[in-house]
Amino acid sequence: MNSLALINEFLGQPPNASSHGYQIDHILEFCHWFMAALFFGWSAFFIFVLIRFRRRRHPRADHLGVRSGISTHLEFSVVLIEAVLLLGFAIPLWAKRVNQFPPGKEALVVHVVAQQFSFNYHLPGPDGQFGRRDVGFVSNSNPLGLDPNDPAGKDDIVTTGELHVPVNRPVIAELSSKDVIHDFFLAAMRIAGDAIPGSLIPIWFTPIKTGTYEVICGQLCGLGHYGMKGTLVVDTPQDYEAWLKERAELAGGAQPATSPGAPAQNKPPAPAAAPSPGGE
Ligand SMILES: [Cu+2]
Repeated sequence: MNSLALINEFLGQPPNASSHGYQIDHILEFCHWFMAALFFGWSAFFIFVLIRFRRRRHPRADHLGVRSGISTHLEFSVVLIEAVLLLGFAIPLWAKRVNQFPPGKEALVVHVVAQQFSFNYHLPGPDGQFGRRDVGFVSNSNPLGLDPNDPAGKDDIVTTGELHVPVNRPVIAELSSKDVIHDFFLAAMRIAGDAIPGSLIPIWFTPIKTGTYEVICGQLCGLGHYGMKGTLVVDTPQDYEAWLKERAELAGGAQPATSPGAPAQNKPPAPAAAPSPGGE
């Protein structure tokens, strides 16, 4: 077992499945080994000092203290290593995550809307355009409040709990929330982002291994928080197309809000009496 796998197991992390995850694992790994070295180093120094300056040998205190420069050099090297870790690795990696988003055309853009206690996903469908959403249209069958009168929303796909993405293609997830602050945490992809009501927070990652991964909520968001889990399935491009097709067919039949002859429950446009201010 290599040391990266060791540190993942020690921290209880699933193996990495994203293109940038190895860099995060390497920083984690280095930090832990460095902290272990500091722990043993300082512990040894502490024991040495206890013995070396014991009262029996030094009945009277020496008010001048240490005269050699060793401790200054040691302290300085520790600060230097920490500065290199922060400025050389952590900040550049973070900057890349928040500044260098893949171009929208190349990436798969998905809206993630969190709520107590599940994650909803909104995909734009074949036209590549997200339909308008309004809190006034929210109902049990229309959890995201898709506007039934917006043509861009006719082919949109809305799922709850399970999201499929194709392998080796960047995914941009735009996070928001319907109620409290949640956190969309994909441990295997080494990425997480808070879902905050009233905000749209984008995160991105590129899955590099097909498989089924766990999605969890990383913010204590209420009594059902422990059960706020979902599934991310990374498919081959063919499987992904099949899933899209299946979802599109399901959406055609199961979403009264978007089919023409639907029951009238969602027909009237946003009632003025909608109690939630702001919407999302
Ligand atoms: Cu939550």
